[in-house]
Amino acid sequence: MTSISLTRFLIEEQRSRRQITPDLRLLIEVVARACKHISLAIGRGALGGVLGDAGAINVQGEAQKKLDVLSNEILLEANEWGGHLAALASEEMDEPHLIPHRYPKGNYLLVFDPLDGSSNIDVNISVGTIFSVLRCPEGVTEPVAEHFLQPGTEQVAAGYTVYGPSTLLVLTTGSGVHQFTLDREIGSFVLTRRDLRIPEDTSEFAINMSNQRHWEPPMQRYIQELLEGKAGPRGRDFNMRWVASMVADVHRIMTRGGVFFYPLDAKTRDKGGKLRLLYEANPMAFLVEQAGGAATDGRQRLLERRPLALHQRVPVFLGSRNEIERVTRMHLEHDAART
Ligand code: P6P
Repeated sequence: MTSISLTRFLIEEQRSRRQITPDLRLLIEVVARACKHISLAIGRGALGGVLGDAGAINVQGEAQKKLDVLSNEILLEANEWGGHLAALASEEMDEPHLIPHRYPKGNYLLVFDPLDGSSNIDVNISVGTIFSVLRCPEGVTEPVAEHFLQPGTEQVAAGYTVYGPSTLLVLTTGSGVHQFTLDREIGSFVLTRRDLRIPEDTSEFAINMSNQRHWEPPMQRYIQELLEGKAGPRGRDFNMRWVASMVADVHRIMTRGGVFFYPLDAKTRDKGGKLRLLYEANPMAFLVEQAGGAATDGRQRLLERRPLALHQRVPVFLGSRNEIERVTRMHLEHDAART
């Protein structure tokens, strides 16, 4: 069977749907090439001298790993000169990074988490890169943070790479979700699955159970019903997984279904949640919806949340549609009973 490279896939999409402009195609290919470099750096592990802490704290107040800093630099350098971007924003940078004046500017904004789950790096567990593409508002030549504050429905593309046993790129430009596997011998991403679909029902959930005592009552009740299994109101047993790398947990759901939760809890309430809206929740919500799943913050569709700040955090509920609708309904009924 003829293998279809990412480049050929994007050219054929551009020809057939016209939703992909030449600049967007270039942007996706540049990000994919940068992720190949990140994959190589990660794959060298201790041999590359890139494990461990970088010795700095990022805007999130988290200790930066050397690979967090390296991955961020790789994505910045890869995207500066192509003329497809107006600015970039990243989990690792307080403010957006403008395209230097010596390079031409484009019409897109790229926002990314260069290395999600990096606390797993030193224990050799899968990590990933998450990215989201927005349009730069008309007439804006020097974008600032507020120009990135667009609801997730405005995304023109989103994707993640998961650096696992194989390196995969999972991508949507608004017409389904497609998976590419890095062929290390030729150095290209090759199409390995078209139109990923998330089953509407599931018996597998992902959540950090150690936070249970901090959850809101509807979350406590929903998870308790899953744990009661056959003997409980759900009438069937459930299984649990928690990798603590969002990309790895979400990729499992994209592949075989399931639900992922990082709910509001007493520990993260004052920050609004744990996961970041612009470069974790929104790109994953776009991908999940494009694959037939659902994504909310427990009360409303995540893609409709209007961002208030570049590094804003939100609760995340995503995956198999019927379960997400059920747990969201339980939160809304809880709120209604309190008013
Ligand atoms: P916890 C990784 O730090 C991350 O941002 C996500 O990738 C992951 O799902 C979550 O945090 C893990 O959080 O509280 O289980 O360590």
